[in-house]
Amino acid sequence: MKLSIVLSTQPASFSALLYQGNLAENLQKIKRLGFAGVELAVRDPAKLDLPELERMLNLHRLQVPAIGTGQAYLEEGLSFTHSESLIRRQAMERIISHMNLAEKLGAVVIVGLIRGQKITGVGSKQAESWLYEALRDCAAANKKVRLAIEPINRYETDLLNSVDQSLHFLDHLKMDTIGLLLDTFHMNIEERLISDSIQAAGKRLFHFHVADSNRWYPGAGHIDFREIMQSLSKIGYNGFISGEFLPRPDPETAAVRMIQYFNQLQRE
Ligand code: LER
Ligand code: MN
Repeated sequence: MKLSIVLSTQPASFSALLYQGNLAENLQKIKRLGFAGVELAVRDPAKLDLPELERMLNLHRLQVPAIGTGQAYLEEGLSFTHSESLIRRQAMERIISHMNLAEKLGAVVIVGLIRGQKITGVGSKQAESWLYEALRDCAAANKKVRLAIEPINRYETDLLNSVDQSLHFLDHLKMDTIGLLLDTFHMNIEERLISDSIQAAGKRLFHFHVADSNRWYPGAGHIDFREIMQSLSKIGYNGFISGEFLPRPDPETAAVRMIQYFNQLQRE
């Protein structure tokens, strides 16, 4: 089992992350704690010093399983379903630049909040078809990089909340390079049985986020991670288990507890 943790490459308003800003210091801390990978939340790849980032990743021998893109929505309002075509086009261009970065780092690109919402004055059919077109165009623009759609709970978006809805959407898209990112925090709100949903995703599962029911580190709430790990192993998932949770009681303690908890589960 390979563990990673989310690190924002720039200061961020999104709360469920332990590390942000000071890249050099945070990468060193993440490596020292024992993570094999670091998931990078990148608002705009154009603002990154890529050679320096690659140098630091090599230095610490850290893999990058995924690139998060939600800050382009949260901080800049870019989305695939915005009522203005200019913003939709900018969202697509941004995701394509995330894909070009991901290609260099061997990562998947996450499509989370950047998909947008239905409630922007457009009908749900229109929002779904804009999302459909944007994903097909992004996938066609870079066939080497995989996109992972994340079902997100109803309190954050009204577009693709459950695994079932998202699988249905994938069936419609019919693109091998587009799959799912499942997040235990969202699944705990939306799924009937988390294990059944993991089974249903099967080979279409590209990446996995962990947080407990309260969005604290795994082990701090009431989600059954033992069962979840068994389900992941049943479907042959061999990607990263990536921690995306609140920095409580503090980032260091939360990160250490995640590592200890999964090591303990593995020993059992
Ligand atoms: C991002 O991975 C996520 O899980 C969402 O809650 C972003 O708000
Ligand atoms: Mn997530």
